[in-house]
Amino acid sequence: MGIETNFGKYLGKMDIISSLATLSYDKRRSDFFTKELLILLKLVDNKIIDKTILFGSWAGAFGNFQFMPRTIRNYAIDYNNNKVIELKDVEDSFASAANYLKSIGWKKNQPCFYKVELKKNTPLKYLNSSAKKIKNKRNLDYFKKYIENYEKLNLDQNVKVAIIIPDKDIIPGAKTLSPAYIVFENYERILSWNRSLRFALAVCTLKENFENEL
Ligand SMILES: [Ca+2]
Repeated sequence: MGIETNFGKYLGKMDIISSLATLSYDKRRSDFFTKELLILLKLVDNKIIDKTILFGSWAGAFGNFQFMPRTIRNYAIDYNNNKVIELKDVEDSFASAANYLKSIGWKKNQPCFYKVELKKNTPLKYLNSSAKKIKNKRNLDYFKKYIENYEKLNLDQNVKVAIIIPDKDIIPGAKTLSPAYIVFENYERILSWNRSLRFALAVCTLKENFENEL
């Protein structure tokens, strides 16, 4: 919510039915946006969401957590039981985001990522710089020979992890081996929310900080 809308301050002002209709007409991603538009129209038709407040992003995302129509249909819930899903209000939007995270497999009390220092002998084939698909996952135990001060991590060695280097393809002159992070299943769950290596790092960083406040 913090990253998507600055904690609900910037929800977007575009008429999202109009946005989705325009993007459906555009050839580049016509199929995707046409489906999203039809889902949204059905949600309105079935009176699940209120059509008079459908203002959001240029790409059709809506509410505190910027859900696309398909996400609304699949995961949003009417938590306060007033027969309408209100994703600009706290109760329904928080419950819907929690339901989404739970449904896609977020595991409570499991790590999301750790920043690590990689040794110079780390084979480049293990490094992920794209969020499209996280490749070369191994048990943490397998990677320990490439990680400085591995003992200090104090983690379950049998858990599957991957290594990411988020700066490599987007920052001119970025080093290859640093910064580097080992990432866990939870990290990939956040990528399915928004496929960006840095987005997921930011979400998990916020989560760590909030966790210490609760
Ligand atoms: Ca409601």
